[in-house]
Amino acid sequence: MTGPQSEPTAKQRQLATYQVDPLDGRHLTTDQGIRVPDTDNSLRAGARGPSLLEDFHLREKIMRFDHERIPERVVHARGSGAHGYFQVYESLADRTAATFLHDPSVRTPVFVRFSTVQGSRGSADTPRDVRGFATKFYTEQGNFDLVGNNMPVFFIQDGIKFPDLVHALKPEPQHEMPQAASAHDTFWDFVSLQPETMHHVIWLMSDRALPRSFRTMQGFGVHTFRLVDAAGRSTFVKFHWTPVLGTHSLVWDEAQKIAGKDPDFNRRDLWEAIEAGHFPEYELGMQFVPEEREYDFDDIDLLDPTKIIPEEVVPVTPVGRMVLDRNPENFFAETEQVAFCVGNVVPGIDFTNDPLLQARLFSYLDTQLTRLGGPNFAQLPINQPVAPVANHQQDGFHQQTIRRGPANYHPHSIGGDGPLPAGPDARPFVSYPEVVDGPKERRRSTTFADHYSQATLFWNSMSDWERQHIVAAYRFELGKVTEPRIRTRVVGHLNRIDHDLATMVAAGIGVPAPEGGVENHGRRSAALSQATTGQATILGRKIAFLVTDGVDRESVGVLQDALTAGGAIVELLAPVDGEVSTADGGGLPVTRALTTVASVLYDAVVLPAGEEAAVALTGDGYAVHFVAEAYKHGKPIGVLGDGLAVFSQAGLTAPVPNRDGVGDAAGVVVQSPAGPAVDGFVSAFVEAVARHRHFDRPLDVVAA
Ligand code: HDE
Repeated sequence: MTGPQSEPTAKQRQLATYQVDPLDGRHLTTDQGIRVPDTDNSLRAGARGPSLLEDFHLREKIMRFDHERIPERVVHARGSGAHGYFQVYESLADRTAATFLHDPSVRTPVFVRFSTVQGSRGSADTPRDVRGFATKFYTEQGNFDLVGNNMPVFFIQDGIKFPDLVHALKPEPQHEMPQAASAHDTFWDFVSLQPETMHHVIWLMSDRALPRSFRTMQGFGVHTFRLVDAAGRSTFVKFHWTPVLGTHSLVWDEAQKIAGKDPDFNRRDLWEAIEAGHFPEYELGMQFVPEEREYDFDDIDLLDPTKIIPEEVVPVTPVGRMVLDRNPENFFAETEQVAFCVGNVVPGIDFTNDPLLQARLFSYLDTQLTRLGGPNFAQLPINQPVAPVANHQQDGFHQQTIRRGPANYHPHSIGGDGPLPAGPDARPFVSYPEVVDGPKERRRSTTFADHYSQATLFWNSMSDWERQHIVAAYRFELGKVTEPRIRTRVVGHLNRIDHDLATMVAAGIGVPAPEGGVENHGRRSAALSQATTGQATILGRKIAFLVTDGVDRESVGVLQDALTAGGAIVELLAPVDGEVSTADGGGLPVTRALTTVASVLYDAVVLPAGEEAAVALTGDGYAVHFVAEAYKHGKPIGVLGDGLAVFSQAGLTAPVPNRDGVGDAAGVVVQSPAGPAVDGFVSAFVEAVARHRHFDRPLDVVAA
């Protein structure tokens, strides 16, 4: 596991032993190893005669094909995976006995699977939804699975409600609609009757539910876990993943359009970034709460998964980083067959009595029996630990190993004496000896009773534009709800979060404005707003240059070089594919035809100089729409020289240039002189791209 990145990790070596390369020049065979001379024609009685049942190659080939599908995951069916490694910054031995958190030189292999929750395996990447962020750490002490989401809280407080929640969220049973959407009656009916959902629901209505990419998405363990050190001392912990590229989102209009233009938008981004060597990176942070401080938080029960501990109350300590540097070799074998189990913990990490977490400990093991067809799923290469496995488990469907000898029980005295229970020196997993005592009862703790104050905290922490997006999201979702009483019930709950929020939502969905409302506590947490979670980087941003014949080569080249040097991906889009001729008589290769893409697939747009090109693009509906739509979605737009004509054709007003000829307002950066981009333009545009979106511009001017 240790060693420089270029050396294969134990996990890589392990996976490599299972790889079959079908293209290595070997003869085609049946599964029984019999060489096959023809796989294009079935065996027939005469060229035009009936097929013969004895054709074992035909029968086997079709039998195998008929059974290629396995059940998709009950939830989180659509996912994308990547390999990588995790490295701790400094030893956490004073907090945990988990050795992968001790040695900063150790690179622990990981496999991460990102997912949406509601949709089927073939659904689009960009619905309004929670995203899964599940990490399998292949540590030398066994596998640790951190099966988290991109939002730090969950809808329900007790796992027994999960089937109800998911039934309500999933497509409705009578007609299996809608796919990959929470905007329907049953979901809102359920949440309106289950107020503990209100905190998570407001996160779902925020831009967090529309991540720009898996590379720009936070992750959270959600529950409170325990760390336990070698001396048995316990610390409560909450896990946070923070993307190095900052946390960025799409806007709803864009997300819906992307679902049609490129349903694989997030998956493609992850794959292409890794192929290009732009390895996604996340920092692992932990919030530590010493055992004795468990009851120090007046309004937060650490066992309640609908609550966060605000970072202002307990800061997040950065402890290590994860880099995803390798795409899977085979989607099915790795991303589809990976089995995350919340119960997979290593010595030094333990559970708490969070009733949601406790139910998950059963579910993830159980679901694999159906999904992966039996109890031996841990033998699948992607699930195998790198730590040695030795026990008396045996048989079952798909057993891969051949156990030797008669002793399949413990204790035994035949053929050696192993495997033996591990003594203290072998540092086995020992459950934290928490003292528990209480009557058996079905009762929720009164400390779980507050369902609104943290939803209010979230709302209070949002910037103006985030609030606008949240109100629009509630209006959209509830606007799809056909039962007026469900809409009214939800507005009633919103009125307990914030009166203004409820009033604004009500005004958009034909529900009477609510009266009264609780007094807003006024607390905020800056860490919750995406207005503060950006990073000043253009790394990985996809920038479209709209070009055509007559474009000014230097106007493209200087800016393209500067952006590429900063790690952005520049694509030249033209009305048709091939090459465009530049004003100086040369040529530039086109990356893609405008008609095959759309502004929603890019982070920013540049309109380069070149009179002839500008005239042509002004008359091109695709180009003009591209600019207008990018503007509407708050994207940075760079305009050089004559490119201004295209910008104006979209009905937009450019900022007034300064003495150097550069104007810059709300993410629109213009340079009036033609020719190459000047330093002032480049730096202003780079800054605009780094900010990602600019919602401080008037957005009612375009109808894209
Ligand atoms: Fe899951 N969840 N879940 N969940 N979950 C599954 O496990 C379940 C919950 C999460 O990429 C299933 O292997 C119950 C919280 C992720 O393979 C299933 C409860 C959080 C993934 C299951 C919860 C999650 C799953 C479906 C309430 C965030 C995808 C297939 C007690 C902390 C993992 C499977 C992957 C997947 C059950 C609640 C995250 C059915 C019963 C809370 C990221 O076992």
